[in-house]
Amino acid sequence: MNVQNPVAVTEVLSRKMDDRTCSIRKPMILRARQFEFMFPRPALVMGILNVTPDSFADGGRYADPRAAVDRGLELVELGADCLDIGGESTRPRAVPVSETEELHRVIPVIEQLARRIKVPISIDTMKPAVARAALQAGASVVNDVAANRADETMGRAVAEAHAGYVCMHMQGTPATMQDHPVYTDVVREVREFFLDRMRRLNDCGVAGDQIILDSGIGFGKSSEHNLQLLGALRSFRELERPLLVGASRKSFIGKLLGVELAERLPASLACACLAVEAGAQIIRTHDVAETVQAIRMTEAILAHRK
Ligand code: 7PJ
Repeated sequence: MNVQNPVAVTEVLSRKMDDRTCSIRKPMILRARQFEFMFPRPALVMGILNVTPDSFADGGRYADPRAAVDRGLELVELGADCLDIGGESTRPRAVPVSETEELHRVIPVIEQLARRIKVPISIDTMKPAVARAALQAGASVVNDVAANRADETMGRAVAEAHAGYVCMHMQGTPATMQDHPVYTDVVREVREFFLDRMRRLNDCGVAGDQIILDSGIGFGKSSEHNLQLLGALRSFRELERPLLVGASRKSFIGKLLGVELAERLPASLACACLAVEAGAQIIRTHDVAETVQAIRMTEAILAHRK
């Protein structure tokens, strides 16, 4: 021990305490209609299925319902623990889609997949009416990237169906969110958002064990904000809810490393592995097989950490 420098010793000791407390994972349960997941358990991989003509990572490939269903089946084969189906692109400056169009895109795909797969389906939507219809069609989770809304209709739809709910942080709306994101302390503000939303959701009848928290990488955040949130992920464990991380192929990777969309898999995997190490329980990805392999390896090593 370095007795000449007591400050350094205190720092080292408190860091050790941190590591120790973090490796004790509190049991948690996630309920989403007929599904129940007990944590700690291997992280869940959420496969992305965009039924849109304009999504930034795979726009147009699965716009046809038959192609979308086939892709959904393939993602499950590849190891997806759940599917996230979206009919409206939320990329920066995306053009909003009408409710009718969004329903037309996603409902037939959800109906068919719900009959054919055993893993939960999540509906990626900002519209309460689409969420309701998707739950009726067989979805079990609502992935709400607009959890910053003021009204309670989404919360009530989730409560009535006993669905899971991804509460994602976004500053602004997809149309404007990347114009000039500003925070005093992004990590503190996202934590306060989570606490406020969990209270409001409870008021709508959504139980704590239905809720998943997601800091919303890329949603009204600069590259620096995204890095701060990924770096502080561990601190969100104290909220005692499963944490979802969606960094797959996102543009901050391109900005940081100067790599095109098709070349972002290694960096996406780095985000996924470090997120799992920091305590994330759900990883949202376009590249299911690669992500499953990377995080299973990460978990095998973590299980041997002394
Ligand atoms: C996210 C999402 C995310 C959650 C998208 C893309 C952009 N939902 N939907 N978290 N990203 N919960 O796929 O790159 O990070 S759309």
